[in-house]
Amino acid sequence: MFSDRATIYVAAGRGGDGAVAFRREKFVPRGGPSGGDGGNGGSVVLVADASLRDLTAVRHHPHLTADDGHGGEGSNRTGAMGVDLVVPVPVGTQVLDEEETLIVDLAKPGATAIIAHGGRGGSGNRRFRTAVRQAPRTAELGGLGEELTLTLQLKLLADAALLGFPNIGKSSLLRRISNAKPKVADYPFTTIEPVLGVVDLAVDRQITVLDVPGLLEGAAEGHGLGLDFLAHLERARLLLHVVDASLEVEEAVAGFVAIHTELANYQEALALRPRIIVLNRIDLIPEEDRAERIRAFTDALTGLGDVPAMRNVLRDEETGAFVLVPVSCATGEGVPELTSTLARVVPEPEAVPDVEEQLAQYLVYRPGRAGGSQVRVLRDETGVRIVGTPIEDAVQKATDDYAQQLLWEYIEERRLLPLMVRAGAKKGIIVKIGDREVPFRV
Ligand SMILES: Nc1nc2c(ncn2[C@@H]2O[C@H](COP(=O)(O)OP(=O)(O)OP(=O)(O)O)[C@@H](O)[C@H]2O)c(=O)[nH]1
Ligand SMILES: [Mg+2]
Repeated sequence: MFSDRATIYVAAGRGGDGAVAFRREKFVPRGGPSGGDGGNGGSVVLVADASLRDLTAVRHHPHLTADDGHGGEGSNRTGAMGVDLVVPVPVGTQVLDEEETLIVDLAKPGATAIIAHGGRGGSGNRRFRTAVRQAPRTAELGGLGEELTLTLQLKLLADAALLGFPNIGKSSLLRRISNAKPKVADYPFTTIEPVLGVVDLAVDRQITVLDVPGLLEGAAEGHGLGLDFLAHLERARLLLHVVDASLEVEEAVAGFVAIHTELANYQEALALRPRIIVLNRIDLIPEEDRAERIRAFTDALTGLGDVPAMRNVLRDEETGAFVLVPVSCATGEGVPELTSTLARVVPEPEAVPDVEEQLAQYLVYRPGRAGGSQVRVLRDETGVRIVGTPIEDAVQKATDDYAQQLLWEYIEERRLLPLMVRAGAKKGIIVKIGDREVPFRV
């Protein structure tokens, strides 16, 4: 069974307690306080793992608990840190809090998020020494780790997604163009779980195409498999709307509009996603009638006028006419033309214009504590950028040395180091904060 939702109970580790101890050495009659600090508790961390298909593994083990930090000891020894619990989840996993607010989106392989922070270790008594209190018996208890109930949901990422009535040939098409082998059979709802296929467009260019169950008129009212699976289409950049070319033109066009209406009822933005119309089953039309039939389809769709359903359908750049792609999954005719159309239409990854969006592809998230700021560690070509920190202004104004010091204190305090290392930070890399650039020294 394909699991695309799971509730998890996460508990980060408690920080270790600070120690109360005094130096006891020969010839040092009243040794000062020497209680070490407790180690920080372990955090619960999610990592997007490309080898996982769904959320079944976390569904079976929904209680995710990280280790506690160890207590400090005498002789100023700091307690060991609790080990982080690192949980692999499929790429495309999103984390929602109890109000269903999206707090983390693990959209790229390797993306990492701390979802529950370990408690800070308590300070040992040596930190409580003052001029008047030379022998403090005070030490701090370790902080509690965060405990949360969260929901994980999987929204598969694909360059293109197939869309159409049940039994129309969507899975057959995915078998034809990709390495995936979804089940094909002559009855509706053969496909009940989403399937991702990889399509080779060129030697060094691959795209992913998603096959989902068929959609029916009235799906919003629960007809067929309903609409839940449409969540997976939300993150496809392009829709391949499959139409049965062997039907009467009016019937097929009415079906096309019905599917569009279901999409629009589900989500306006999804209905307006760029779309390619694929006319399948052309093998069932006698060869001499095909050109005429394709023209009739094109005319009927053009005749719909300026309706939302047609607004983002692929058009010929020069003539402005709709481009319908005729194929037969039975004979393979038209399939090469379809893949070359995909190669032309699906944007190259480099061509994504928005710099923020590009950065987001490398996103490593650290959700803020309740009410706190959202600090994010991003990777770009030349280094690591930290955004959303409250110290940005201070770093901006500080002298070089002081900026470095502020930054390192902050990184330590918020325990950003493991995230930065996962984001690719190595010795010598540049850490950017605002328009300040600081060399990374660890
Ligand atoms: N003649 C002909 N038959 C086709 C073509 N494409 C698919 N079929 C047949 O149509 C039937 C349904 O194909 P599927 O690929 O399972 O259709 P689907 O849209 O994935 O169906 P669901 O998963 O149930 O929504 C199968 O019997 C296929 O062999 C085609 O181009 N020509
Ligand atoms: Mg299918």
